[in-house]
Amino acid sequence: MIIRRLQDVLGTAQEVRAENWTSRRLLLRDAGMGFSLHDTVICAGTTTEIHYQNHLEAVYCIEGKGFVHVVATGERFLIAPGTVYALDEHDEHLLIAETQMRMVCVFNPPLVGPEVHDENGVYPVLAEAQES
Ligand code: 9YT
Repeated sequence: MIIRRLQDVLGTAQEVRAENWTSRRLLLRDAGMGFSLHDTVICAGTTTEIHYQNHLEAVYCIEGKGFVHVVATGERFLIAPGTVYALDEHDEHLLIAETQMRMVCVFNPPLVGPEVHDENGVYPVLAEAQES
C-alpha cells in the first residue's frame, strides 16, 4: 500500500509550477498504478491552451469556478465543484479559470514527474531516465 500526503509533496520536485498552475503530483509512474494523480491549483483569471495528444486526462473540480472551451466544436462547459471532465478524445481545449480552481487530475499513461506544457499545450512522453 502506498500512502501519500499533500504536505509530503509541497516544496519538492513533485510540486511542479507553470505560469497558470501548480501541480502537486501525488502519484507518478514509479508508483506502478498505471496512472498519475495530481492535486492541481489553477490561477484565477487565467486561460490555458491544452492539448494532451499523448495522454488521456480526467479532471475533477473540487474548488472554484471556470469553463472548458472545446476547440473543435466551440462548446463551452461550466466547471464547478462536483464536475468532472474527461478528455477521452485527446480534446484540444482552453481551460478558463474565473476564480482560483482546485482540480484532482488523473493521467493515463502516468506522468513521470517534471512534465509541463510545450508551446502547443502538449505533455511529452518521457522515459524514466529523463526525470530531471
Ligand atoms: C486541468 C489541467 O490540465 N491543468 C494543467 C495541469 C495538469 N493537470 C497537471 O499536470 O496537473
